Amino acid sequence: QSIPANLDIDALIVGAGFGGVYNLVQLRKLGLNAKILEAGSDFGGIWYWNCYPGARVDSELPIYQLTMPELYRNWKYKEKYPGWKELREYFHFVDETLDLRKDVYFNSHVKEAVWDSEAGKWTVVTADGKQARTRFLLLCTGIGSSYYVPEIKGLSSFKGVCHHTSRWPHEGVDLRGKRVGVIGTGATGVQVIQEAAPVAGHLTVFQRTPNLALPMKQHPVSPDLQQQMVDDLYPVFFKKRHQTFGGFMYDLVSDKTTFGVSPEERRHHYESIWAEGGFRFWIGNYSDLFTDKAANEEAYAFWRDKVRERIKDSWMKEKLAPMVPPHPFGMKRPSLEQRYYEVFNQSNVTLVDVSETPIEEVTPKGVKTKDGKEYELDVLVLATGFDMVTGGITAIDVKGTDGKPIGEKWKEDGVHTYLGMTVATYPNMFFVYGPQGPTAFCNGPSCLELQGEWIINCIKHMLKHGYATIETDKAAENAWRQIVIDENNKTLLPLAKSWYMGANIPGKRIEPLNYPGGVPAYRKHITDVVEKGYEGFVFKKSGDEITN
Ligand code: NA7
Repeated sequence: QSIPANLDIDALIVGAGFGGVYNLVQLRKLGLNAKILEAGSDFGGIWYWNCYPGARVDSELPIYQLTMPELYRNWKYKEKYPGWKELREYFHFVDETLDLRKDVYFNSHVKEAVWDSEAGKWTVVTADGKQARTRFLLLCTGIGSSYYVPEIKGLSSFKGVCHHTSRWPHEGVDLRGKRVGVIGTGATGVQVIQEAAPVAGHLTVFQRTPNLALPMKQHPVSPDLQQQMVDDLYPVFFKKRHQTFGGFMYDLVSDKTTFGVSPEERRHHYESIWAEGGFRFWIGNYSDLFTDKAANEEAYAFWRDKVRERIKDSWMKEKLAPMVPPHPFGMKRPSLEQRYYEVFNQSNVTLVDVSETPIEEVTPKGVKTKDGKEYELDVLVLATGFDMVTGGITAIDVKGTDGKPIGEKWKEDGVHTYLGMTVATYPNMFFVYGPQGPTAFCNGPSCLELQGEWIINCIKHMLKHGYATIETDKAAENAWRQIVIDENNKTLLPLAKSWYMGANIPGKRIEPLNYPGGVPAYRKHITDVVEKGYEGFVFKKSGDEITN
């Protein structure tokens, strides 16, 4: 269905991923007329776009799902870390169970949203010129909806097949027997490389920074086991998501420090969280890994030795797991891997260190590096990432009470939000899983349900009291930015060139994009604000100013 002329609704959501779906369901429960506008032609958000070989979530089940009982009681995943196909099946199940599709306009790429102060409404415009009016605007655009292609000379001259991973053709690309090149070794690069290596004629990996990847420990999960856990264990796990640093089922160890325990105890802990896999070696480790350089280096040394054991060639060992850490461990996002390091023992795999010999240009035949070498390719994969965290919002010309696009403002003054959910001068606008929330360190559904619930309660509060608009106070917003900066400065995060700090995009301001204090502390902040009568917000009733 396409957007009808004169669409005028209570709430418009941008994005049909986890965040959009959650909020649509809750807004319906409030009796509001809510619709989703989605750029893709199906549900899934990032899982609609990410269909490159090996695309898979790094959060484990059962927490990587929505916690509505009618969903989790009836859905069974097949693998501990589901792949993109299964995740798309999940979204179809969610759609069928909750009858969502009738409230979604697909192929509707939102380009602009302008606040009309007189009407107290947003006018939302799509790329193909369709318009909708709405009282509330919820941006559920996710952290990775604005993909990034570096400016590499000659890129468009390449005669082979070239795709950014986020725009991988849904029908796939046959890599069998091909000469495949992958630029980038982030979470995406690691996944593509693992899939391409066994089938490619030759695989060339262009690495700038080694990924300090952790063992995923993937395995199939039986429907029976899930059924057994549904009644008793799932509710416990779901509760845990708001009690642990990363919204996972395990937590940072904060009652002990790395060097406050004996070397034997430390080793035992490292070994056990390593064996269990996932992000445990990162956000299930001693919490001073985030704050203490020596503690961080101790964890790094363990990681390095474990990884080196798996690599045969000594040059490769040093490139993939250097003796000296390339950055503090975990301060740039570690990925999860299954057989990543073994790939580099294969004779059909070449690793090119582009920090030493940068890519000079892409030629019609392949990739040329500064040392004059040309790597001939049939397929070039750009696993070069996204304008993370902010890019989904700034890609839209959102204009509030002062008419300035949000991207311009953030570029000039730095990212400003209040509680990672609202922005001053943008009334009746909310977002989930975006800047200055716990986003980057948090399991997606954990974080966006927490924020979604807060937003829905806020709208409920407005409906109850007859408030027309909510506006964020500038001073409250400045204070929140300072909290984010201060929390970040307590950690080693500023020492890594990562997307957490906006450092992956040339010219992007270097600043913390996420609240790094963990989910429980964040939750306390946002609930305290409510308990203090929505401190930091101004509600207005048809023109009259009423504070709180
Ligand atoms: P990432 O993690 O931002 O990774 C992008 C990769 O691309 C990274 O290895 C970059 O190297 C590399 N890159 C970027 N530009 C260049 C140029 N010009 N030359 C060579 N290499 C380059 O994106 P992903 O898609 O892997 O993952 C994003 C998030 O999605 C992930 O963290 C999860 O949350 C899910 P660098 O490290 O900057 O040296």
